[in-house]
Amino acid sequence: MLTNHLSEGKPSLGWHAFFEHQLKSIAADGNMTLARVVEAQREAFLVDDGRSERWCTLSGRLRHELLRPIDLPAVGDFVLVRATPGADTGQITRTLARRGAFMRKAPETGALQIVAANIDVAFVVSALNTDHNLRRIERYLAMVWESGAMPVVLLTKSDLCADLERSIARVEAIAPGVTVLAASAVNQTGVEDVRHRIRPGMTAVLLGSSGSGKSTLVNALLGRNAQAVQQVSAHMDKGRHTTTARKLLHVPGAGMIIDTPGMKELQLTEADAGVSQTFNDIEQLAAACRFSDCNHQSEPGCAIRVALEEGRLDRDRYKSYQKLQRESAYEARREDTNLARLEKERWKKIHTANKRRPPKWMR
Ligand SMILES: Nc1nc2c(ncn2[C@@H]2O[C@H](COP(=O)(O)OP(=O)(O)OP(=O)(O)O)[C@@H](O)[C@H]2O)c(=O)[nH]1
Ligand SMILES: [Mg+2]
Ligand SMILES: [Zn+2]
Repeated sequence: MLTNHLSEGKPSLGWHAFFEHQLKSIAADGNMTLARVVEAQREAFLVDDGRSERWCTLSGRLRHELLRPIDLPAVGDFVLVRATPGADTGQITRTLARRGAFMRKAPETGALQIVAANIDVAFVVSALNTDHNLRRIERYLAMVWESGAMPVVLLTKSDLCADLERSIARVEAIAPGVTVLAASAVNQTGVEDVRHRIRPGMTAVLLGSSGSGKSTLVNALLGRNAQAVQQVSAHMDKGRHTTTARKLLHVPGAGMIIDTPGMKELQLTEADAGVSQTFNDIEQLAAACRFSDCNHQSEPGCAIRVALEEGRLDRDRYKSYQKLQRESAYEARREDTNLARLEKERWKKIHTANKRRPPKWMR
């Protein structure tokens, strides 16, 4: 029997028709409960089934079937859980297919990891004092578009900004069609604008550099100190992240939010489509080039070159577009080789297992 309290759960946990459809093809063996992953550690996962939370491990079978790190349950995933009788623990037996996800490359291994799954809105957080880097915002936006979530740029520490209007305008210029908000935890301004963007049942994520004020904002939204924030003295210590775990939290009067550790170096993954959307203006210009395969170098009738010369297209923005395009082409090739390698390893494993000699007593 398959139990589902997620849709009746209050506050709602973001259950969606997309997941309901998947249930048709799932034969529940034994008693299973649907739940959402609230926190993911290396081996243990905190899940919420709409009534209670419990820590789970992976079932032996699921562990066996896992091929890649991205198949591991991640915060925001919907999973099937087999509760341990008489205890408040359980085992995850299956992860439902995701509506979308944020991925990054693990700094240590280079393997793809899921940062957060099934996200509706992603706040690209950038502090208005030191951290204000337009190129980085572009990179984050490309990543958000690719994840299937709706991006919002959130400029924090507005109390430290002398010319707020100008800063907002600069960001708006590089983020066509994206809402740009400003907030200050010191003045308590802009927090309600953020809350308003996270409708009940929706799941939001905060992305941005370490120290940009993500956890401070989460605390302002929650009205309590749920997340540890950096000490002011730690400000200069760029290498350390205050937030280490990713956790799904309920925002009063709104949906859910996931605070993440700042990503020091944004590692793009499959950002192809995302790059196009972020640089929609450039792609539109390119569509007006005389040749459809124009390299925008010396070809006659190149609309990009004309726009650059006439100052209608910012040179830095065009450079960053080219750079992202090169990177995402490189990523696409890399991922192909990675998959091929994993598949090879898997077969090698199966092969070795078959070759293993039977135990002595059988021979
Ligand atoms: N002046 C000012 N300082 C702020 C504001 N919001 C956050 N800060 C300060 O910025 C520092 C970093 O804030 P955090 O919320 O810990 O940053 P974070 O993005 O969560 O950092 P990581 O968890 O390391 O990724 C802290 O010292 C905060 O007090 C703000 O609106 N104005
Ligand atoms: Mg933090
Ligand atoms: Zn051209």
